[in-house]
Amino acid sequence: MSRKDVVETTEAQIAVHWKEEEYYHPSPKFIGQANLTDPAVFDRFSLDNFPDYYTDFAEMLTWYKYWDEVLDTSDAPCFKWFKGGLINASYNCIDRHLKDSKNKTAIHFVPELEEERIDHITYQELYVRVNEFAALLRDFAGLKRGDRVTIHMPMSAELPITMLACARLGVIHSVVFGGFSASACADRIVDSNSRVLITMDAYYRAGKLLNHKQHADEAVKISEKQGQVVDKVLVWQRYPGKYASDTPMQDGRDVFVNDELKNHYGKRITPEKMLSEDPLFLMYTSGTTGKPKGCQHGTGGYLAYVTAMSRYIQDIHPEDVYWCMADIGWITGHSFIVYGPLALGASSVIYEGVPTYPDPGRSWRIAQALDVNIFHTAPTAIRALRKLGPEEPAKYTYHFKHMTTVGEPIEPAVWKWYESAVGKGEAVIVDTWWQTETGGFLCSTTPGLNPMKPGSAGPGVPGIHPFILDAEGNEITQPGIAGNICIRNPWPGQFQTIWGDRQRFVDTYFGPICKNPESKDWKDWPYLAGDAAMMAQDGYFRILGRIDDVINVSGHRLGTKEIESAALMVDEVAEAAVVPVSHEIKGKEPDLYVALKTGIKPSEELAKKVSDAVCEQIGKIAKPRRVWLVPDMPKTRSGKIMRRVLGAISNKGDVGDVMTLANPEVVEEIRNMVQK
Ligand code: 6R9
Repeated sequence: MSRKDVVETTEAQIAVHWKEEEYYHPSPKFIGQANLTDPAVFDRFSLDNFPDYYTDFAEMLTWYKYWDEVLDTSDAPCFKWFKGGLINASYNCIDRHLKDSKNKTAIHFVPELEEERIDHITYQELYVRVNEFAALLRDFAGLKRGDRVTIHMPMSAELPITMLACARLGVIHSVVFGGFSASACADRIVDSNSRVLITMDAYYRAGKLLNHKQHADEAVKISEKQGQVVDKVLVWQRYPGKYASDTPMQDGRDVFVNDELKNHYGKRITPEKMLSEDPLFLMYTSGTTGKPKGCQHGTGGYLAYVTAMSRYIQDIHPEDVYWCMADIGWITGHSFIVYGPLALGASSVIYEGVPTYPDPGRSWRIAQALDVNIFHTAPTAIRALRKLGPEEPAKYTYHFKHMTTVGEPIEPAVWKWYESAVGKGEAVIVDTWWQTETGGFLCSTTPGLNPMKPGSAGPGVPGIHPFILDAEGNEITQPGIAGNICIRNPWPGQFQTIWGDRQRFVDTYFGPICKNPESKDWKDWPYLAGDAAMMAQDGYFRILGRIDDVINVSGHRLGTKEIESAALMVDEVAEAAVVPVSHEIKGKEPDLYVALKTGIKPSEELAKKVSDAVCEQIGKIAKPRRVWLVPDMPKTRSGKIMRRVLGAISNKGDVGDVMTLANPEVVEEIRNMVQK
C-alpha cells in the first residue's frame, strides 16, 4: 500500500499534542428532548442488517416512487442507493413543508451591515422564489435535466435559492466557494462543461464592499481559452439599483437576474422526478494532484443521509433555530445549511461577513437576536473568537442546547473554552469527522447516547463501521496505534464517483486497499479516507490529520500541488515546494519554498510576485505564510524534493539525518534563512 509515511507523522503528533482526556456527559435536559436516545440503534445498525437499516433514513423523505433495491452493487465501487426510486430534492426541502409550515421561516439571512436588518424568508416565500428562478433557468437560460451549472456566489439567501432551483429542474449544480479566484472558478467550469455561470454583483466582507462580478468576466475568458464557451452569465444583485452602475455587463451574455426575473413572476415549475441515483451536485475538492476532483453526489442517497444526520447528530427539531456558520461553498454548507436542515423543515441561519467583524461579539449578538439554539462552526473560528474576545459570549443572552465542530482536529483546550464559554456549560458538543466525499458525518458521538471526549471525534455514527489499517494494509485492532482510517461499508451519503474520472475515484479511495478489484460484493470495497487516526479503548476515533498532499488551512482543503503549480506559473521560478506550518488560529498555513531559474537574483519583489500568483490562481485563502527564495531544494539522489526536511525547518523541528541527500549543505543554508 502506498502513503507509507502515515505512521511516522502520527505517532509524533500523538506524543506532542494528545493525551487522554476526561469524559463530558450530556445533561438530562438534553437527553430528555433528544431525537435519538435508544441505545438499541447501534445493534439495529450493525453490519448484519446492512444495507437494509438505511431504509430508516430514506423513509424520512417523500418519494414519488419507492426504490426497487436498497443498494445496487453491480458497478462497485460506484454504488447506487435506493435504486429505482423517484424523488426531487427541491420538493423535499420546500413543497412538502407548505401544508403545515408555510409561514415558518426557512432561512434567516443576516447581512453584514447591521442597519440592513435580518431577512426572514418563509417556506412559502422560498417556494415562490425558487419556482420563479427555476423558470428563468429553464425558459431564459435553456437549462434542462442533466445539464451542469457553475455557481460562484457569496453567502446570501440567493445562493440556496439558486441551488434549489437547479435541483427542481434536475440541473446538476457545482458551487464554487465565493472566495476562490477566477482561475479556480474557470477550472471548475471547464471540468464540468458548464455553459451557464451564475454569480452576484457584490457583497460585504469585513467592512468592504467587494466587486464579485469581475471574477466571472475573468473566469469566462480563461474557460474560453480552454475551449469551454459560457454563453450566459446570470448576475444576481445584492444591491439592486444601488450597485448596478459599477457592474460592467457584456451584451448578449450577461443579464441581471433581478431584471429578468420579472418575466417569470408567478410561474410554477413542477419538480422533475429524478431517479434516486441521478447526480444532484458536484463539489470540487483538493487531492494529491494539481487537478481538483469533482465529487459527484447522488440525489436520494445523499438527501436521505444528510437528513438523518441533521436529525440524529445535529438533533434538529422543528422548533429549533439552527445556525451553521460554514460557507455554503463548501460541503458543510451544502449538507448542513441547505439540504439537511431544510429537508427537516427547520429554520436555518445564513450570515454574510466574518464572525469577528465589526467586533468579536457579532456571533453572539446574532445568536441572541434570533434565539439560536443549535450552533455549528469550525475550530479555526473558535480559536479566533477565543483569542479576540474570550469574555464576549457572557455578555449576550442566548442558550445553545447543541454545538458542533467540524473541519479539523480541535485541541482539547479550545474544546473546553467552546464548552464552557460559548456553550455556557449547557450545550452538548459533537465533533464531526467527515469529508466532501462522504456527504455527511462518519465519526461523531451521537449526542443523546454517547459521552463526549475533548479532542476525539467519537465512534462511527449509527450505520458507519470504521477501522484502522497499518502501512502494509493490515487491520490494527489494538487500541492506541495510529494508521489509516477506513470505512468497512458503503453508506448513502458516499459520493458516486469523480466527475469524468472513474479510474481516479477507484484508484484514490479504494485501489490501495481493495483485495479483489473484480468483486461486486460491497464487503470487498472498504473506503480509504486519506486521514490518519487511532482508535482508543472505548472505540472512539481520534483524527490526526491528512496523510496525502493536502493542507487544511482554517478547515479548507488546499492541495500542495495546486499551490506549487501556481508558483511555477511565474517565469522566474524553477521549482516550488509547499509544506504545512502550524498556525495559532488557522491550524495550518502553507509555507512556500521556491528555487529560481539560473541567473535570476532573489528579491522581495519576486517573493511578492510568487505570493500574488498563488492568490490569483487559487484565492487569498491559499496565501503562503512566506515565500522562501532558496538557493536549491534539498533533494534525494534520485532528484526528489525532500518536503519532509523543509517541513521540519518550517516547524522548527528535527530535520533528521540528511547526509544521504544529494545536497546536504543546502539544508543548513535554508535553516539559517528560515529560523534566523
Ligand atoms: C467536512 C469537511 C475533509 C478533511 C478530512 C480531515 C479534516 C474534517 C474533522 C477533520 C479532524 C474533524 N476534518 N472534520 N479532522 N476532526 N472533526 O471538512 O470536508 O473540506 O472535504 O475536509 O478535513 O482531514 O479528511 P473537507
